[in-house]
Amino acid sequence: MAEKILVLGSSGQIGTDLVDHLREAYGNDNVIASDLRAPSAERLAQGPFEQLNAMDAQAAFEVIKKHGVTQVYHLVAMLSATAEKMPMKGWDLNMTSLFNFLEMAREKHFKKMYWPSSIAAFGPQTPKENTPQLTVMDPGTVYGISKLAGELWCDYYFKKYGVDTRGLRYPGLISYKTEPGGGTTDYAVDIFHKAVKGEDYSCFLSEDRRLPMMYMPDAIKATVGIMEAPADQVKIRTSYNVGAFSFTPKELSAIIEKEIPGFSTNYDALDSRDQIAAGWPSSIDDREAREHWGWQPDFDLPTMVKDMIKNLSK
Ligand code: AKB
Repeated sequence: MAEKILVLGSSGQIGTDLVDHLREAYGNDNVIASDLRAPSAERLAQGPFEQLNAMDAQAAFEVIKKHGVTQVYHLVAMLSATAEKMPMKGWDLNMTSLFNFLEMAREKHFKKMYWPSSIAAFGPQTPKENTPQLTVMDPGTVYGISKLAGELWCDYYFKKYGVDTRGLRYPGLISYKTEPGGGTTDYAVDIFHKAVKGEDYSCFLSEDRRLPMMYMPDAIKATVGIMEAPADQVKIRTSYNVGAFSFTPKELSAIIEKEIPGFSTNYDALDSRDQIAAGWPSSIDDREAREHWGWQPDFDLPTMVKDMIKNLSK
């Protein structure tokens, strides 16, 4: 039987690239894009789309049944900076939407579910350098608490009910197709938009705030990689560490300046996001993902910067 794949949050930063990738691999008609927001005309013409509030269990159930969905990529979330402004709403969205789909998977309405975690699930007491898979986790944000709780619930549904849950702890993600919204790592995308317009950038993180990051093609590779891995290779059902490279705003700015001479960054716009970032790892040890199901990134920092500038300049 052909797989029928539902992507929740299909208009978001990850969803946009993921739907394109999955449609190429599985065929347009086998990938159902879904978002709270109305789709672009281009997206609508490309394949099936369902406008859906992932908090609405009944509406979600109807979409699963209507399309005979076999796999779900659940990418609906309120990110770190926005959830700090509306903690209860952030918690509610992140957890209720997760439970709606975990419950449908428990009742065997579909087979396999992807749910992303994040480096935000770590906290100030976590070892910062080469943060291991299994370590202290004391998240200090609502988003991070929801990610850690969600990881544990995914593991619980796997162990208790046999639901095939799979997940990754994303670092900051950098992409040119869609801008992120409401995250702490968003600066690493904003900076490119300013640079290609010939403008300087005012950064909201301090110049030495080092964070793990990944280019979107690698994030898609990891996401689809874990979903397509044979079940016995997925030995961790909370969520896997995945890394690519790390940098500070100052280092990123210097590399961009090599490509776009005259570009510069100031640090006049520091805000509370700098404190959020201070509680996160600066680099990630992802050996389990590499050993268990063969994860390996393709892009390093210089190749990512060149590719971002090339695509945004088009
Ligand atoms: C955020 O900054 O909130 C996200 C994340 C690291 O999960 N990009």
